[in-house]
Amino acid sequence: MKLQRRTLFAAMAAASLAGTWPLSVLAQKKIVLGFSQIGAESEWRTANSESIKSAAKEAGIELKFSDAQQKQENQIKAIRSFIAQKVDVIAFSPVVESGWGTVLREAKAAKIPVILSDRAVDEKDDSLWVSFMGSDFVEEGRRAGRWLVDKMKGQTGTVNIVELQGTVGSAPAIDRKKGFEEIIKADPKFKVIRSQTGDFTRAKGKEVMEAFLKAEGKKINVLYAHNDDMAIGAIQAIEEAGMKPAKDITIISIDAVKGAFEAMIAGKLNVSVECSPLLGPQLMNAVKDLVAGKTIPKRIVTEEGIFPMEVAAKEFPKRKY
Ligand code: GYE
Repeated sequence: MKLQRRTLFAAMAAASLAGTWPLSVLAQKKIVLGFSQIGAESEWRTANSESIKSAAKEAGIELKFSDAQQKQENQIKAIRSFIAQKVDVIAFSPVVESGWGTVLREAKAAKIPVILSDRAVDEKDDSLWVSFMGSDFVEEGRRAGRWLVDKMKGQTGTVNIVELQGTVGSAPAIDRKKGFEEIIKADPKFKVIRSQTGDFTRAKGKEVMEAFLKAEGKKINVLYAHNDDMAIGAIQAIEEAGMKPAKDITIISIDAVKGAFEAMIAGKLNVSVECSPLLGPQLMNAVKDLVAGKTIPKRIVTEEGIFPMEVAAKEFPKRKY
């Protein structure tokens, strides 16, 4: 392999000396992208990492991929190491919204452009990043709320809702809660009786749902989970408590990953609001544009829909994550 590469290089050099190949081709180095990922907390995240890795490969971009295992301090360390290595572009998916000012200023001082991928940061100075690409989480929450309002149209009594929130302080947890509340508050029959974090994982989703069931039992009419994994964990808890998911308790979640489709086809999940993790190709395009000196849009919103259980079997074969 090494020898082959050397031979190729020698041939290119010869061609260049002979004037048939410009020297700039030889001098052109690969674009280097440093990416700090949150972790592997959900099916969504695994699909997102996969999308970024395969898109980088396809685009011929050298990817330095760092997994922070859900810890902000690890992400900050990774970003500092990307700065030290003088990568061309830094991209990251911030686990929480706050606490990024210092490290983002360090990247700016080093003149390395930063792209926020998937989640936003809560910083006033928006010159600290060149673009934010990802979903509109508030809208996802609204879509979940609208589906519920429609489903409960004829219902006159109170609708007791329990909520499994995502990671505390994360953009999707804050925004999905906000969007959902904005819609359901229009009708006082909707009551959120419990709301707690399940950290976007199946294990935590199950654990917290068990506690909700212990405390509220049959009073619970609806579960709103900020992602599919927590809903899937909660479905287990509901079954273990001798109740029927999607029948005794209406279940709404977000992401629309394959696991959610399987649950819907099995009749255990009512609806999943789509949130696409396939951000890799658009990220690589943005990186290339930046390196080529082009300006890229400050905000790139992912387009997405909503899938109720009635359409799950038909849609399933088309799903890519
Ligand atoms: O919904 C959840 C994941 O930031 C949109 O993070 C992402 C969320 C996604 O762990 O499953």
